[in-house]
Amino acid sequence: MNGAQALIRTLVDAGATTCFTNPGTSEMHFVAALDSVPEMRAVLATFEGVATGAADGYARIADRPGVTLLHLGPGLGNGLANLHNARKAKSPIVNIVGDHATYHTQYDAQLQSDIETVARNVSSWVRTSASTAELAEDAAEAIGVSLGPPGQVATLILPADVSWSEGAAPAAPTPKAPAAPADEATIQTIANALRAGGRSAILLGGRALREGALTAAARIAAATDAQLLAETFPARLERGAGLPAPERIAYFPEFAAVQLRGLKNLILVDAKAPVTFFAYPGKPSYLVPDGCDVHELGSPESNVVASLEQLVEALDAGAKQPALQQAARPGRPSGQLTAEKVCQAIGALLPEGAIVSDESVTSGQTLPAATAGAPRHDLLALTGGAIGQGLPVAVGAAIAAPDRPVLALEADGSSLYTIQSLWTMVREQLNITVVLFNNRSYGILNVELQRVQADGAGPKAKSQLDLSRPDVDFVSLAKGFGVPSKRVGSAEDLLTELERAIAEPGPHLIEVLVPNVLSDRQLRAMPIALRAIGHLPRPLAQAVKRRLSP
Ligand SMILES: Cc1ncc(C[n+]2csc(CCOP(=O)(O)OP(=O)(O)O)c2C)c(N)n1
Repeated sequence: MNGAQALIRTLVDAGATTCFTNPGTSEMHFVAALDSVPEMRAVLATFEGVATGAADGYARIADRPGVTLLHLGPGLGNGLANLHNARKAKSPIVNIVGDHATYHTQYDAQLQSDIETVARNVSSWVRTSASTAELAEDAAEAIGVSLGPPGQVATLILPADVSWSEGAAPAAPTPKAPAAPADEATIQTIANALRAGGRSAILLGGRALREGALTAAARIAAATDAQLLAETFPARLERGAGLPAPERIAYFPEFAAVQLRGLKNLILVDAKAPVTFFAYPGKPSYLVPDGCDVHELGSPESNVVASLEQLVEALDAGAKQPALQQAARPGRPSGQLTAEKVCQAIGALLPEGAIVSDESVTSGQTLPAATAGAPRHDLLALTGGAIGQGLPVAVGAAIAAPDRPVLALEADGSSLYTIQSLWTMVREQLNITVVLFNNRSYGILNVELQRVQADGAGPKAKSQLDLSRPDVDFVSLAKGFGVPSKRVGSAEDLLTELERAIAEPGPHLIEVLVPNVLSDRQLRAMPIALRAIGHLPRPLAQAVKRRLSP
C-alpha cells in the first residue's frame, strides 16, 4: 500500500467517508488512490471555499468529520473563510493539504509557501506528515482531534513523496474517553440559583440545540420559569412544530439588551456569554446586564445532554411538560413580492424534515417567525460571519442527508462568493432548492453604515454597497451551471415554483427580485428607533425586535 491508499482507508475506517476535493499535481496520488477505497465518496468542488463550506455542512448534518482535499497553501487559503465558519460551528473537519515532495521544498518552487501558518488560523491541530510509515497514525489522530468535543478543524499536510511511497498500513481510530457531564457541585449551585427566584435564562448553543438537550432544557424552564434562549447564529438548530422553541438572541445589540434586561442568572450550555457582533462607538460590547450571575452548566468539551438531564433531576423536573411549539403555518401570500412575502411562502410550504441553510441576511428577517410552527426542520446558520457559506453548506448537508429536502435561502451578495456551488449541486444531482433574494445591494451594510456613525458617506461610499450596474442575472448564471432556474415577481408564481422545485429531484434556483427590507427613510430613522427600543416595555420591545432583527 502506498501512503495515500493507507490514508484513505484510515479515514473511511474512522467513519470519514466523504471528501470534498479540489486537487492539483501534489495530490495526484491521493486522487489515484480513491478508486482503491470504494467506500470513500469524492465530491469535486470548483473553488476551495465550496469544498470547505460543504465539509462543514456535511459535518453539521452527518455528525461525522467532513474531509477536504486541498492544493498547498493557496488552495487552503482559498478555503479559509468557510473553515473559519466551520471552526465557529465547532464542526469536525479534517483537511488534507497536499505539499511538495520533502526534497523539493528547498528549491522554493512556484507553489512553495508556509502552509502551516495558513492552517493555524483555523486549525487546532496542524501536522506535516513526516513519513509514509507515520501517515496513517497521523490521520487517525487528526480524526480524533476533529471529533472533540467540541468539533474542531484538524489539518494534515501531506508531502507528495509521503503520499506516493510504498510501505504504509492503515491505522485504527484512537479510542476516546466519553465526555463528562458537569460535576455535582456545579449542578447544585445552578439548581439553587434557579430555585432562588429572580429572572433566569438558559442560553443554549452548539450541541445543546438538538432535540434531547432542548427537551431537557424546556423541562427545567417549565419547572423554574427560566427563559430559553438560543445563540444568534446556530450551527444546527432543530426547530418547528412539536419541539421546544428557544428565542434566538437578536443580532442588534439594542434588541438583545431588551431580551437580557433584568436577568439575575444566565445559565450557559455550550454557549458563550453574549457579546455584540461588532463594536459600535459608545456602545458596550458585553451584553450580559450588570448584576447578572453567569453560570456554565455545560462547556463545549462536556456532555451537555447529560449535564442538562442531571439538572432536570436535581430540580425534580422530570415529570414537567416542556412547552412545545404548536403547528402553525402562515397563509399563502399573494401579489407583488417583498422579502417578507418570500419568507411567508417558505413558511407556508416548508416540507417535513427539511434542512434550511440560511444566508438570507436582511431579506430573511421575518423567516424565524414565518417558519416557527412549520413541520420539524433543521436550521443551519452563518456561524462565523464570513459570507459565502450558505450555498456550500447546502451542498454538504444534501450529501449527508440525500433523502431530505434542502433549502438554501441566499442573499445575492453572499451567493457571489461561492456561486460555483451550483455546479457541484448539478454534478451530484443534489435535492437543493435555492431561493435567491436579489435586492441588488449589500443591504445590511447600508444599515451598518448608519450604525457605526461613519460621517460623510457620499455617492462613492454608497456605491461600495450597491450591486446594480450591472444587475446580476442569476437565472442566466444558474443556467450556465446547469441548474433549472426561474425568476419570479409575484407571490403566486413563487408558490408555484417553490412547490415544483421541492417536488422535483435535483437542484433548482428561484430568483426573487425584492426591494431592500429597509427603505432609505427607515434607515435614517433607524438609529433613533434603536435607541428608543431600550425604553419600550418588554412585550412591545420584543414584538418590534421580532419584526426587525435579521
Ligand atoms: C468573507 C466576508 N467578506 C465580507 C463581509 C462583509 N459583509 C457583511 S454583510 C455583506 C453584504 C451582504 O449582502 P447580501 O448578501 O446581498 O445580503 P443583504 O445585506 O443585501 O441582505 C458584506 C460584504 C463578510 N461578512 N464576510
